[in-house]
Amino acid sequence: MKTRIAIIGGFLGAGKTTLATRIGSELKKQDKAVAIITNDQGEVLVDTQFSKSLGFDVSEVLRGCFCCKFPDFLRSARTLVSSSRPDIILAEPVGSCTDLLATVVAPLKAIYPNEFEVAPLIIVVDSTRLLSDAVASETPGDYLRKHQIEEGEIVVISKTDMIPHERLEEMREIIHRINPTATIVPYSSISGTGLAEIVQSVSSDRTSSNRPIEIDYDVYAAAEAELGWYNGRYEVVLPNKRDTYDIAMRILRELSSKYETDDVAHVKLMLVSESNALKVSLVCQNVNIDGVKGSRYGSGKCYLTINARVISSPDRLRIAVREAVASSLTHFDLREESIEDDSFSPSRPRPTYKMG
Ligand SMILES: Nc1nc2c(ncn2[C@@H]2O[C@H](COP(=O)(O)OP(=O)(O)OP(=O)(O)O)[C@@H](O)[C@H]2O)c(=O)[nH]1
Ligand SMILES: [Mg+2]
Repeated sequence: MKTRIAIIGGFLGAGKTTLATRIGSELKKQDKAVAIITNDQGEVLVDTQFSKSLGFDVSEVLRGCFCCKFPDFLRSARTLVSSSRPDIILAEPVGSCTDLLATVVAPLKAIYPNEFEVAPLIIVVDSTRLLSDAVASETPGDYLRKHQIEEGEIVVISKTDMIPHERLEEMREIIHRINPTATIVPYSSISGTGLAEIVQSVSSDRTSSNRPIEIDYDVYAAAEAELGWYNGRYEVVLPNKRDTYDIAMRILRELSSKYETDDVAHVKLMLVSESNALKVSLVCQNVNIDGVKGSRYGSGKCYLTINARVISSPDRLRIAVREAVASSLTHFDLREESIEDDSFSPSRPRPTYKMG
């Protein structure tokens, strides 16, 4: 029997992981088995920890996007098929990745038609970020985000709970102008608006049918190269019950104070102590707490995983994150026991396959 794969793309911080885990939970209620593939240019992923903590079988594709690591993507999908026999695999590519129809969907359809069935490509667009003039101005970053919308077969407008109704209508029009054939679904993870429609299309038997959209790899590579990438893991000991919300929020606030608001694509932090776990996210200036386990108070050995994607040089970003963590911990009379981290800029995308 074929396994259905639904790819959920879209820019950094748009809400892909939140959506994937919500879709997964709904499908589980319908007695469907669901697994998730996460993806990053580096290692040590908040998204993997978060999805696992919600009970999903998760496999990672590391050190490159699905398109450049297609054999790893295939291996991950096959590993999940043998470990948990999923009816549906939800696959989240790196947020700075596009051209997925040509590099992931088309090869799956052409080479593995008896093993996998590919759902229409979902692209999540953050309603609090897309601006009409930004898309028209065509900086490399705008070009990338516009291409993502162009190739979406289902374009999900996320975070509609954060914008007024008129803004949503404006967004719909902009997206329709960019991609007249896409199914556009307004969605909110808070109110649940749109989720049923998205779940329905993920679990239907409709398959991806769009042809790839042309792309200039020089501009795409320039957009990715603007971003600094930081993944780090800190070990801290909490000698008694501590308010871990306060600690996590202070780190994000300190870090955000070092950058212009619009330069912060997404900073996510997962804190796991012996007694609680939480995830916090910073997208531009919007901070969100996604509680996971237990109360806000944590104790004992504690791990902080930080994934930051910011328009910055990688060196400056590493220094900024380390300083934000160190000064926040000092504020709470704590210190890191160990740090493992890495910072870099994504290298030029070189897809394994690129099919027309
Ligand atoms: N208010 C609101 N917040 C949302 C919604 N969807 C996602 N978020 C929040 O936006 C933040 C980023 O969401 P993620 O799901 O981590 O975004 P992502 O696209 O997976 O990000 P990357 O993996 O870094 O590319 C989180 O704090 C979410 O809780 C929504 O519909 N409404
Ligand atoms: Mg994610």
